[in-house]
Amino acid sequence: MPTLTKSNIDYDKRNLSDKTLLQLYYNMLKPRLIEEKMLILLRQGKISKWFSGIGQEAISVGVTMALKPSEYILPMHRNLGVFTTREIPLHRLFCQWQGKASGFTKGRDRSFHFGTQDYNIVGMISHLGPQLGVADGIALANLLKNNGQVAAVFTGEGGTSEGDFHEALNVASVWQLPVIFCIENNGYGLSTPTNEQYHCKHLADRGKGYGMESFILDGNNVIETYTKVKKLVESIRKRPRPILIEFKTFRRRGHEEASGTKYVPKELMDEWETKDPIENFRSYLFSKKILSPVIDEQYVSEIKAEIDTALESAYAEEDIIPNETIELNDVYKDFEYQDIKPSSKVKELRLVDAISESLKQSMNTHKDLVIMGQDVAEYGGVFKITEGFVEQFGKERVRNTPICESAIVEVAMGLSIVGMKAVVEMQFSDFVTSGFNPIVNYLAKSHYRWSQNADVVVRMPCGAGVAAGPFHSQTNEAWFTKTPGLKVVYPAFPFDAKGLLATAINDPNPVLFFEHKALYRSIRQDVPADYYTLPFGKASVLKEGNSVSVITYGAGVHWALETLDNNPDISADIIDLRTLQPLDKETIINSVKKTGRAIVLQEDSMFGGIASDISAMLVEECFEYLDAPVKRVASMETPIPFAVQLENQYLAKGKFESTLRDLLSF
Ligand SMILES: Cc1ncc(C[n+]2csc(CCOP(=O)(O)OP(=O)(O)O)c2C)c(N)n1
Repeated sequence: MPTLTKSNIDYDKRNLSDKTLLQLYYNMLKPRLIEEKMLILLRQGKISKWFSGIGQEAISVGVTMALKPSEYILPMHRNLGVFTTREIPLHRLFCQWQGKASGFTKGRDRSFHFGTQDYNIVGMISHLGPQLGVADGIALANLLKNNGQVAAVFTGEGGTSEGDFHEALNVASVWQLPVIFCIENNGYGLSTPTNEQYHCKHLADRGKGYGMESFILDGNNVIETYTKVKKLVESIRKRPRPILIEFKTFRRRGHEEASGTKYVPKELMDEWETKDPIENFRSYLFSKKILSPVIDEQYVSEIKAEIDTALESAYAEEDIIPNETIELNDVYKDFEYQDIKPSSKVKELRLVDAISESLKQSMNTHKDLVIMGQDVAEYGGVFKITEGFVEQFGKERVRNTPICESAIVEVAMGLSIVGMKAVVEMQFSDFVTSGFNPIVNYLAKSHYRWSQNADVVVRMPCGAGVAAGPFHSQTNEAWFTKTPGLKVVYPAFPFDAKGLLATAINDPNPVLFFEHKALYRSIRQDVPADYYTLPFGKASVLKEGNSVSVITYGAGVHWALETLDNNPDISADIIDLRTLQPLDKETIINSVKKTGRAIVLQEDSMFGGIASDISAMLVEECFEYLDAPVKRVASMETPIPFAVQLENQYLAKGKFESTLRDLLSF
């Protein structure tokens, strides 16, 4: 690196000690030297991809040094300095990038896509924005624990255009969460310049719109970055609130190395080169006689030796030997189901009451459980399931949310990272689309990626039969049953709902809990009064017969029961699946082996639904036992219509009896 004769950045060291100044310098030098080495390895074809943070080191280092090691930090792809400042052993970092076992993801994710509880770092997912809401969740946990800790989260200016950014800032402000949002405005998001990314003067100006203090800092000036952030963090620790900081900086290399920088005007590149955060700081430290060329040389050779040793050991580590069992075992966190038996004391409850009671009992069982959702507090939720909860558990644990499904799912993830539990109520399961990304990409994949479970239950009031039209009637379990990492529960009775919800909350994995709205107030049952659990992956056989197996769940269970009550000549097994993921394959297969005929009934439209998978499984597993083709009955391949006549035509219910008769006469 060239040594500048004079610094182009005005530094004001205030009362910082020489030791701190040298630490700031050393901590910037390390990621720079690692990067320079990586660029060589890239050219030699020894690594596949590299996202460079050259020129942006002052931000990573300044922010990380301003925090306590115990405080969570959520970096992006250009924040190598966060990882090195937290003193992650280079061997582990290099193994991570090479997909080796000593990395942080056992070869399952690349580059900076990992977190580590050992260093209180929560890495990004590719989608950029979701971690902003996760930082809110971590900050909420800190607030609820009253531990005086702050969380810091990074985004590029490109990421600020995502809905996640806006949702996260709004929630942080409404809840006054102790979190620092750090925007690294480096001029380009891939090839997109800032004037095609946003239309305000400064991104910091957005703070005002969210009712949040905001600041603009020179992201290349490490003293300014460190001292200002430190001051803000100290203030937030005493008076929790969110703060937005826009760091002005520049991306000096391509988005990733292969994509180049052709679209960046040369003058801009030259201008920012003169503002290099390390060269300028070195020159300043030389001029103040805080650093000497000899010590500087020592630093460089010490770091280079560390890099070389770690690289050697990373290359020497053997490649991962794939093992299917190991991979499959890590999709979910181990959960030892505790069977808590129901008491004999029962009372008649509707489905809606059973869910409410279960939730209430779990709130008593788990003091770290937080419920979040729109209108769930004083109003009690649109279905009144959390009515009276605020009075009993307080507003801290029963939280009304703004309308921002993504952020709330992300907050739930953040709570889980700090060891808490969350139940998120989707007002209607249809609205889960607005929180879909964090569920299928963040919650579902975290344990497999870096052993971080998502202890989250998403409650999903779903289903048709209530003449509510295309956006309040869907039963969208199939969107989730195909995503490894999620569990999907779909009870049809109050007794099952109560026990399964308790288990869902005990289970440390993400669970989608479907509650059929048409059953809420129409289905009653004697339900044990006390807390109890029911196991996942165990279907219930509601009726036993010999000529056909009816396999169904949710409202389909009641349609099947009604149909068979009206047709007493048909001798059928009725299997209520209760949970779809895990699926009780054994009960299904044993029944079909006995009856030789199978009909799978689902409320959702046909294509890509669970009925198709069960049907395929039966063909594979029971072919020689079958006396007829496996039949699927499902709703029409249209959106769900509003008018009751159209809805009735749409629903599978109307086709079930005739299809069953056809199957029996095959
Ligand atoms: C949801 C989503 N859309 C698009 C991309 C592809 N992508 C990855 S990084 C990037 C640019 C990000 O720009 P910015 O947030 O400014 O960060 P920078 O790379 O400049 O540090 C894009 C478009 C993505 N990863 N995720």
